Amino acid sequence: MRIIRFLQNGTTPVLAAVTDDSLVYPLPQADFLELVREAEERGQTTADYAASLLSQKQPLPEKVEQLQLLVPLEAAEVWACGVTYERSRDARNYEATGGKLDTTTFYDKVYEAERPEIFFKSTAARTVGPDRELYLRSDSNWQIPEPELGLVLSRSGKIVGYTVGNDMSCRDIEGENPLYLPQAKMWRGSCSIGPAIRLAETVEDPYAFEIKCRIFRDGEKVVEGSASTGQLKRKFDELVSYLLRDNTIFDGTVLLTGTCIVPPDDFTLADGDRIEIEIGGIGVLSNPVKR
Ligand code: DO4
Ligand code: MG
Repeated sequence: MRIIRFLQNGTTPVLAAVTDDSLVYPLPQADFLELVREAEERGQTTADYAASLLSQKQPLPEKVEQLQLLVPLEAAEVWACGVTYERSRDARNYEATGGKLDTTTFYDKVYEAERPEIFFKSTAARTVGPDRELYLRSDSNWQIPEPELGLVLSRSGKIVGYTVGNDMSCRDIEGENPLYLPQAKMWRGSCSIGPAIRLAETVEDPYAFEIKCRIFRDGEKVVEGSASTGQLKRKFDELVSYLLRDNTIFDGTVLLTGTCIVPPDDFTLADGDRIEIEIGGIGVLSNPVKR
């Protein structure tokens, strides 16, 4: 089961459950976190509780694609992990060494180290939902999307759901100096999540998610890539445990788990591009790009 939010009649945000047969059922809760909390109070899984709410209801006549989707969760904080896939390590080495492929850097060290790279990525105000514009930085000439699986966490670190995330990045700023990481990663409209939250208890194997990325320019597909969470170097629980060390997180914190898809090195995003990130069983997160 998946949870979405959409705008009804152009004005009212509505939470809804999407069943495995793609039927959309409006829910009475104001947001995803309320649904999770009410389920917990009843000692039920979120999926079982949501299913019980649907039993006497009629689905909407519309399909998910026909709805005006909103960000599924106003995550107070989005954190992100880096260099969790071999492909990301190689791309970081490339940009940090001016294109040398056989040089060892601190990115090799963090890939092998016990402690993962975790950084602060975004806040609710900087994060956009499906079909909303992502912005390009005006001081970068090498910008890419980073398609990533997002873990939706409770404040205790329990994984309550999975979503699709885009960790927009500036390869030139990051490559110039690792201390510039926050500027390479965080600006207005540099993160998107959505279109749905797949409830954790309905996922058999979170290391079997297929991730695809497509970038369109003037209606033509100019970049395409795919990967699987099976290629991840680390375990999700390991990443969450480092995020929680001596830290306070909030219900609904999203942890992006790193990218395994990197566009060709001569590619940079441009005004008017459209990015599609698809994760099987969750949905397609589509965003236009604006300079
Ligand atoms: O080290 C920089 C960040 C890498 C990253 O965001 C990723 O691997 O996804
Ligand atoms: Mg990333």
